[in-house]
Amino acid sequence: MQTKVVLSIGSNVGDSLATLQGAVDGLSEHPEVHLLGVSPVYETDPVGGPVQDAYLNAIVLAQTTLTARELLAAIHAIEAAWRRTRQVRWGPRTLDIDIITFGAIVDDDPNLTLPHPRAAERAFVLVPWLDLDASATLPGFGAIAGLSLVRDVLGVRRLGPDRCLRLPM
Ligand code: A4P
Ligand code: MG
Repeated sequence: MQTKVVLSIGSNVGDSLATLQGAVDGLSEHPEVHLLGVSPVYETDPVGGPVQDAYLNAIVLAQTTLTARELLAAIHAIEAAWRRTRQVRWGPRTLDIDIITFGAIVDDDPNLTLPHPRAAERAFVLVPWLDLDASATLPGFGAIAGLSLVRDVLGVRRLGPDRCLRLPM
């Protein structure tokens, strides 16, 4: 069975645009993950954590035959391949991939909370997601176009088309 998923990718250490492209490539190479779209890239002010550099963030839409936990394991493997270090919560990172939604599943399991518990508060998730899918809904919250953060887009700046992510063929 295919499930539609929304993934958030972010980086603020090293060559972040190359890292995000690496994440897209890594996801596309998984035999059970089929990419449907990738949003424009945004430069975003850090939310939470210590003083740190701006992030680059984007949204990836995909469908998969994996279970949610299998997808999380695949994501952790891609993060590890980019030598992600996790020293400080919400601190700087080479690559963070979060599952924003997995179909319409709602689950409060701390190991995999669905939808992502902070998605509705984050312009760096909602704004690029809306670029990709104007009718997107966040289970439990409704249409993301109606969430206030989408109108109040402070702290996120869309990069030009010369700094975009490519969907591998
Ligand atoms: N986990 C639970 N639910 C999920 C989910 N839906 N997707 C668990 C992915 N993982 C989920 O996450 C810790 C554990 O959360 C995972 O092992 C998984 O079992 P992590 O990615 O290892 O650690 P983290 O990212 O440091 O913590 P956390 O709490 O997930 O942080 P967030 O919420 O991901 O925030 N500012 C800007 N501008 N851009 C960003 O991308 N990112 C963060 C991280 C903070 N500020 C940011 C950005
Ligand atoms: Mg995370």
